[in-house]
Amino acid sequence: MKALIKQNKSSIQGLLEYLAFIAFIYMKLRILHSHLHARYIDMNRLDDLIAIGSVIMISFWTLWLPKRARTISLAVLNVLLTALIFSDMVYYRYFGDFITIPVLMQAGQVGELGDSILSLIYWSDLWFIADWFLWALVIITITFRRKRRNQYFGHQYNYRTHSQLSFLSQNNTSRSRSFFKRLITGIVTFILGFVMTMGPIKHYTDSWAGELFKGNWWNMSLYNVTGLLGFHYFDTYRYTKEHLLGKPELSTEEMNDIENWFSTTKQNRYDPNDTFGAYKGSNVVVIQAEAFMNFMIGQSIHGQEITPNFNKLMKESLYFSNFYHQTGQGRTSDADFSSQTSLHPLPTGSVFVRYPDHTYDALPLILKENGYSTSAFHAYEGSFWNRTNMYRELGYDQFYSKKDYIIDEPLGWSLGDQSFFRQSLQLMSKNKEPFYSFLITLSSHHPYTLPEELQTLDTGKFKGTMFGDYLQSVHYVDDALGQLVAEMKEAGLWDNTILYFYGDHDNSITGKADYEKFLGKSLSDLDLHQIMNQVPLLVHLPDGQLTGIRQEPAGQLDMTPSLLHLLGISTEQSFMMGNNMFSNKNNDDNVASSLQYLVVQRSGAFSTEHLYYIPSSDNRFENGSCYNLSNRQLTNIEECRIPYDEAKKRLHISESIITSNLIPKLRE
Ligand code: GP9
Ligand code: MN
Repeated sequence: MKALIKQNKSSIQGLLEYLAFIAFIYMKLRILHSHLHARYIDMNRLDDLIAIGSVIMISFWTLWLPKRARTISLAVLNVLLTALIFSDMVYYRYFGDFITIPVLMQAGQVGELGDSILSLIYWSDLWFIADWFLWALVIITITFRRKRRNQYFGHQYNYRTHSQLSFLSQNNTSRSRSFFKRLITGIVTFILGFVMTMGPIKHYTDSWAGELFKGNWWNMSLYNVTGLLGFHYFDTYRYTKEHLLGKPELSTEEMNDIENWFSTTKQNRYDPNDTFGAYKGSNVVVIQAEAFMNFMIGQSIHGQEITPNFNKLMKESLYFSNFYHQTGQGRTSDADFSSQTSLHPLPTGSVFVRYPDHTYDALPLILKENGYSTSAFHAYEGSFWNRTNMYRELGYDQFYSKKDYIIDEPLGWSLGDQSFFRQSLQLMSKNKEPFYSFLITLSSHHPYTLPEELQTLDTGKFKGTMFGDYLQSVHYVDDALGQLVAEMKEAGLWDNTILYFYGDHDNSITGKADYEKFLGKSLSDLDLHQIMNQVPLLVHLPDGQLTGIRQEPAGQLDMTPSLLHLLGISTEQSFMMGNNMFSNKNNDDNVASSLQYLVVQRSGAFSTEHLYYIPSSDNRFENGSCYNLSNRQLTNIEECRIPYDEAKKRLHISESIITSNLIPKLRE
């Protein structure tokens, strides 16, 4: 009888322990959820069921274990899941996305983010481990009580020995009964978890989320259906299928479709008009500036211009005022990839890391074939973003990384941009002309803190905030740009070089209030979306010709076809997806007016000359927002239908080209 009571007590304790585990992990999932700011993501009752169900599915097996092993397993699971949820949250704060397996393949970089990571962790995050303190308290109390009881009975009461003895004293029948009970409890719990998780997911996929697992544009929409644990399960499954099981060949029909797309859109890229070859044989210097956004171009704070050198250069250059970055999770490397290869980066991870060995029609390769010497310059570890490998494949003769620079101006992660530009110019001047030089800056990297003596802006009310630091660092980079231009003139390079300067992506400062305060006006959803996705583009031509502001949308994918156009190198046979910014064809009747100047962002948002579309996180076309750019108001969603279908198609084609390495096949 005593044994029976004891057994029941132990089962109740076990049940409470398991329920507490589920409750705590569920709470952590909710905390993470409360930090997400994507539109249309709200956690309804079904999502709660999915969250709880998925915690059960990941832990049901612990119920098969004997008491002690179960307690230890639940503790280990708690630590692992907490680490996963917490890492996702920190990652989300910076990237607005969750960690995926391809991102983990870049994990070597995480340590190098250093200060950035620290600035993304808050004191309130201690809530994530609050339950650990509670567990510790419970364990201490139990141990303390036990000790007291032992002392009371006046002998050394060894619980473990006692329980072992009592276990041994159980006869075989009761042992197998207890095992059978655990087995059944585990199975029933699994079924419960399975129904709670898969029931609502099936409901979603049968209704609005049918295409989601195929299209997979955005991790946030997957999360919206599967919850966090389900998302990681799907990501692991996707990665295994893609990399370990090999990619299925594309059907003839799919291949024909892709070929067709390239031949019908050829005119967007190749146009032998009067600017074609106008700068044949010029050197080309491309600068990709870290987190350099468009909203502060031409702006001042307390009478001081943020980017005075850029603004001055604008007067003798072409400035694209609606130029978009088209990056995804691969950030800097995606900006690099889309600019150099004129393909969209991938929905997850970085192409540099995932598919560096595939074939691309890359700018350095093409220029090399046309007699250029080609170099990349970035004063950081060559392995970061897998650059060393990728740059070899992209056709650079030389990659000057941190080891090739004298760190005479230590700043942030590495070398200050002023010294970086000066030393890069010295290095490139030794190259045989014509040369192509690709420079990636670094000083304006998150979290944007500069030493006091370099903070030359009076940021007033922004002083001490990350936004204020951001303005300071951009101002510093602008100064570096001014010095570079002066030095290029001194070196006699200014008059025979095309200078192409653009920002890589946004600054990860997402709060609307900072931008409203800085710009002195309230911002609509459309305004904010454009602010976060526009980077400036400046093109200075050797003779200072072709100046002015170009307002039509353009994007990073457009760089390679446009520069090749100016250099008189045909892109007729190339597999690129961007537009040629110097083509007249984009303007004529060959292009359906609804698709004119279509620029597609990696998230599926896009701009045409007249429309702007912001997708919803459930990925359903009808739930997105379609804006008319002439009055900046929402318009009938159907107006965005044609460019939406085209945008979706482009992202899909690009993904197939990259993952299935299609360019060699398309060339056959
Ligand atoms: C580091 C630099 C930064 O080499 O390119 O990369 P990011 O964190 O912006 O992707
Ligand atoms: Mn970057």
